[in-house]
Amino acid sequence: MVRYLQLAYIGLQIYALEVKNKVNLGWHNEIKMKKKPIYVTQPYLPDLNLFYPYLEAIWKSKNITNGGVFHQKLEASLCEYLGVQHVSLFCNGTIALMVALQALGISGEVITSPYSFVATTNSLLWNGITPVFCDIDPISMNIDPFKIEKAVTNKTSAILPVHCYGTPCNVEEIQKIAENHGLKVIYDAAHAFGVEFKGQSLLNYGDLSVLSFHATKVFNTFEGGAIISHSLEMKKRIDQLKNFGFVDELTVVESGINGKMSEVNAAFGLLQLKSMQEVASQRKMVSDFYNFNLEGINGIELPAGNYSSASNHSYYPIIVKSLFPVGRDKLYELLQEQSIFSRRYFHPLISDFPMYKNLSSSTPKNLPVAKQISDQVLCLPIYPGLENKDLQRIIDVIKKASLL
Ligand code: T4K
Repeated sequence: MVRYLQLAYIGLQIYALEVKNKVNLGWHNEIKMKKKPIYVTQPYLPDLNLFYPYLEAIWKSKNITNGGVFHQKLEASLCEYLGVQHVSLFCNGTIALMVALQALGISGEVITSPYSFVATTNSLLWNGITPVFCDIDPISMNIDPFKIEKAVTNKTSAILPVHCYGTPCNVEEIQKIAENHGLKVIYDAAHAFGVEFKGQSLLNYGDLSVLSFHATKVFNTFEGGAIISHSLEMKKRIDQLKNFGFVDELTVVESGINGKMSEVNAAFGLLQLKSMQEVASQRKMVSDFYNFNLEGINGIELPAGNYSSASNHSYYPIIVKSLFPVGRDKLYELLQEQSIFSRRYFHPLISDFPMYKNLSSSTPKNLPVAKQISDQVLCLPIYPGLENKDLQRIIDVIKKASLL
């Protein structure tokens, strides 16, 4: 009898776990997967066997975090790979953004783009800074530099532009405005790993640039991020801020945070870096496939960044114009019915979220371009290893929809 009850209890636990897993799968689970799912992205993962030696070294040293050997090596390797002076690794891009603002002593108001991932602006709120939204340029989908000056007040201390989808902002114009008004510039470069501009790293522009190494990014360390700085003094300040504000074993000089990257993440980054040429060329192949097959479909616009030779092909946004027989959301659903999970990056606009919608700069009148693009954009799947037959499935849905 006891044995019977034990078995029944185990059976109940297994059932509960299955229910929990189903709930955790979230909205993907609501759609009956008829075909192999194709997600907007998949992380690049090298052969697992290649990662074991790194793990063995970590186990042997017992040094698993706090700026160990792999952490130091990854910072040095990224400086070389990216062509930048100083890299400070972080546990993720959001904390890196928050620390970048602290490192430059930013306060008051910061001018930024509403067309981004919510982390961009959340980093301002967490620092007690008021975001001031500025409309975007319809071609680059980045902050429109010619609208920035109108947003400057005596409280403005910085500009926080985003290199959206890895497409460079108008960095030269932004620099001029910043100099004219004595403002700092922090680039949210979460999407811009490896992007060059005028023969050098895009990350060399502005006072600081912030990268994300999240699983969904071109270069990933599972979770991770970095701040790119241009002087040793600034790097030291950033490193101090990400380590609670410690300067030595007993001395804390400011209220820092814990933003450190672990040795496992850093080791994975080092391994990952070896494959970046391959990753870049596979991403470009996917992008070329789309360019070739979607060009000329009435009502589908391919943004200029999709063609740019400097692009890192981190995203593949299309604009579903009103000319297209179905709207963006309907196309999103038609793809989903075929187990193709495109994403509406970035819809809604950040300025539409409850924390921001009451700001005077959030009024739709102020952001007409961002609003229109946000209502029409759809990011198609792009990642290394996405096969031509899967890409063809995506093209087929779009072409079929174009005939509805
Ligand atoms: N600034 C900008 C401009 C950003 O775009 C981001 C992050 C940040 C700052 C902040 O950086 P971090 O603090 O994240 O380092 C994703 C990412 O979570 C986020 O990192 C990213 N931007 C944003 C644009 O996209 P979700 O909620 O759309 O991701 P999720 O989990 O739905 O993943 C998308 C698809 O990727 C999944 O359908 C399947 C695939 N996937 C995802 C994960 C996490 C995998 O195959 N494996 C995975 O492990 O936000």
